[in-house]
Amino acid sequence: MDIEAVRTRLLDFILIGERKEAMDLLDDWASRYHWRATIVELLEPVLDEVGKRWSAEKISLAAGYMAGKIAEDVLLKAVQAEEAIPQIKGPVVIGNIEDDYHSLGRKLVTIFLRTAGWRVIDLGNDVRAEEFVDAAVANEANIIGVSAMMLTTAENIRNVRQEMDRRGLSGRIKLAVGGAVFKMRPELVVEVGGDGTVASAVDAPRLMAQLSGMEDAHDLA
Ligand code: B12
Repeated sequence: MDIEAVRTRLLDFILIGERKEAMDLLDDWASRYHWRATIVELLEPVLDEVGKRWSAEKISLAAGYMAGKIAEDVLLKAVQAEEAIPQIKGPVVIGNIEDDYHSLGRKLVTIFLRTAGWRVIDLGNDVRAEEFVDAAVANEANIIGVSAMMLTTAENIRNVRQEMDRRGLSGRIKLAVGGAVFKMRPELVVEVGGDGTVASAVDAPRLMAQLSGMEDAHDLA
């Protein structure tokens, strides 16, 4: 079966709520092509499609919820499979900004960074500006990564930049931002005070390498 057909099957399973069948399909793909490829080639495009249909109000809340649950199952398995990788780069402090609970994108970014050898301090959902900056200072992190899915919550990222400025840290710490809203409105990156973004978790290691001024950032991703 070609990958397009597998994606269609996965999407169908998600839409009719067949969680076990969806997981079996993903498990089978991962056993042949590894979890990383399974996330990039299967899960992400299907989540994207679910997101589009949700936005167009073509699917139910239940189907959206099911997509989230399946994605979390997959991420857990991927983390378990990858735990042996030494975390020698970073650290990066990451979290969803205050009032934002869209955790899936952040979790994907965390996994891709960890599998590329970055130490990630994940602060979770609904993180206030001061908490981001406190954690970066306490862990001597040079990068803060903030995820926001909504226009309203993206606006809260301005507080992170202000807090960094207030403490005189903007020269030392870079601010990476990301999430669905930045894909829809790329100009927001600069407006909220971000230093850079990428549209997919797969490119997050390259972004972090660039922001931390590592030589030859392309090879590091
Ligand atoms: C799933 C979902 C939910 C789930 C979240 C489940 C979870 N555990 O994450 C639930 C049901 C909880 C939810 C709730 C809400 N949601 Co919602 N949700 C979505 C949906 C359908 C998909 C988001 C998603 O998970 N995408 C899949 C992931 C993998 O993609 P991603 O998030 O873009 O992340 C990738 C990149 O952006 C990037 N990235 C992400 N973060 C970062 C960070 C950094 C530093 C970097 C470098 C990169 C990066 O890498 C990721 C992986 O490749 C979107 C629609 C859409 N088209 O996006 C709406 C959407 C984001 N939600 C929306 C809304 C309005 C809400 C609610 C207010 C609904 C309500 N009335 O209650 C609440 C608000 C909750 C809150 N306060 O946060 C709106 C936002 C509108 C706007 N533009 O402001 C959207 C766009 C839907 C819509 N069109 O109405 N939601």
